[in-house]
Amino acid sequence: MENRPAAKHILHSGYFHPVLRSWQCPNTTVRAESLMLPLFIIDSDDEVQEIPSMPGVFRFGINKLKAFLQPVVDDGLKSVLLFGVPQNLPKDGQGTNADSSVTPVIRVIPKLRDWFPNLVIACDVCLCAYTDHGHCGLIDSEGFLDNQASIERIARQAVNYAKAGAHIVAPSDMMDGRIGAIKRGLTEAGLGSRVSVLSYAAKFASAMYGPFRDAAQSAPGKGDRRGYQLPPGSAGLAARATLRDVEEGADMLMVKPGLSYLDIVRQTKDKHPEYPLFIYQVSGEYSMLIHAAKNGVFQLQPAVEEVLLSMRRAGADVIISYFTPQVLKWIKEAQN
Ligand code: PB1
Repeated sequence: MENRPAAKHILHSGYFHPVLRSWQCPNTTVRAESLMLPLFIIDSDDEVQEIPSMPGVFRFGINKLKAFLQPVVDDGLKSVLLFGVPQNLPKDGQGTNADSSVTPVIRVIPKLRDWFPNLVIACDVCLCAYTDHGHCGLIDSEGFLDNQASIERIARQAVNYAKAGAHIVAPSDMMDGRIGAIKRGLTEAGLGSRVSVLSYAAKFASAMYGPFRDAAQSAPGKGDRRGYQLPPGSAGLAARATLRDVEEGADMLMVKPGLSYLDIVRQTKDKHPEYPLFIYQVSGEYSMLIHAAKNGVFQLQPAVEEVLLSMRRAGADVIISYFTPQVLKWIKEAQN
């Protein structure tokens, strides 16, 4: 008997059965409530546009959105994250059409509230898709980012989305102090207790945003975003940015991108366990999995499910994912 493993080293007895395995994996289930679907809304109301860099993801004109969303809502969709893609509206230095009355996001919110009364509507708040320079904030006459002017503009954008009926405003711009500016703006508008602020608190200057910039036509005209998105190597700045946003009144937090930043997810959840934590499975992560499966590297469903499970295991409560419609179907199939 001397070469047999000690009783405490016999682990198979703890997970030989599927039910035992489920007990060994707490807080990793992906439910409909765990998912948020990003949506691209264009200003050609009757068009649906494929996005070559993101197979299976489309840009929708307002008149085509309900037909797409209805079956996804029937499958259990609980929340969406809106990105406006103004292809016909002019872009300028102030991002005027970020929140003008004719911009897609402002026009679609009341319709979504009417079509799907129980659907939670979050709006990405940023200027990059609306400025002629393509940066997420405002640029001064010398070509530098004007942080103060940027947060004032972004706060106005957020308040206008809130006034249009958004439940959540989610500033992805990464300007310093924008959370406090948005919270003050919402409070002054009488919406401080009725609209939630989801901060892209730990958002990194990642190589994984390419397909999105193609989809949203929002790449910076000159330079890059490394001056205001976090350096991928800095867990310290992620901790400081998240603490700052908590102190400025964020209701919920986010880490972005996802898979390469699970350590930051764990760090953030451990430091702020009382806040709902979102993780954004960004466009490059989506396209990587799609193309790998298309090229026979692995089956798509088990690979996607394993990635989403790892995000939940790392501490994410909600996953922003372009796979949401497919995952909702997989969840329903598993229940039947
Ligand atoms: O899916 C993605 O790649 C999301 C990209 C993300 C959207 N919030 C931003 C990344 C970027 O282009 O820098 C857009 C910034 N406002």
